[in-house]
Amino acid sequence: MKKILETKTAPNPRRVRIFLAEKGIEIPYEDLDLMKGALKTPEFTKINPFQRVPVLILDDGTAISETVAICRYAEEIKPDPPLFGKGALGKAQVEMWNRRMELGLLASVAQAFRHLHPAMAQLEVPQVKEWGEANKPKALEVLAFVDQELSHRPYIAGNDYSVADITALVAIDFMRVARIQRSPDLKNLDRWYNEVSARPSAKA
Ligand SMILES: N[C@@H](CCC(=O)N[C@@H](CS)C(=O)NCC(=O)O)C(=O)O
Repeated sequence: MKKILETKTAPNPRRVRIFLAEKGIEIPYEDLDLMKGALKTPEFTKINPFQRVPVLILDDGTAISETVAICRYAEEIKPDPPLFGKGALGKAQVEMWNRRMELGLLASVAQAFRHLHPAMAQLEVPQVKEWGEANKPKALEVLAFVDQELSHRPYIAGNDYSVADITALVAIDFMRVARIQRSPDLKNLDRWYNEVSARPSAKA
């Protein structure tokens, strides 16, 4: 693995940084400022026609984009610690929860941010404020559900820390930027949040 193209402040690149930190994989990161058009250049568009970060560049120049694809590549080349689950059932449970956290939680937070934050007006065209507002309660509903689940197990997908915890942590931290406030009554979620935020990888 040669390098990762990212934007340091953006949530999806952070998912990859945390994942690789948990794996103990060190790799150079190249910061591209997405707010200044760095993903819209012909050069970057050739690397990722969808003009999004993160992108993993392999030694032979192959470019892999999509956060989960990059994490899966890392899991294959360094299986320990397993972050996509163990065995048929464990892997299915991590997949189920990671998809819920990605499609249910992170996507809703991202839609609220992209459609409401003034700084995103240039990237999210058209910006539909009603859609942004509609996504806030969707994110909060998922959190209330996760809080109940965390009353009977330590981590989102089971007894072990996994990629689902990384996705949820990044989504919850991104809620601050998206100006979505979570209820102070989610005590199981708070317990989990404090624990996963204290892992050294959370600072990656
Ligand atoms: N499905 C992609 C989403 C990547 C994505 O949306 N990245 C954001 C940063 S978190 C981005 O590049 N935004 C640039 C833009 O909206 O123009 C993934 O999982 O990696």
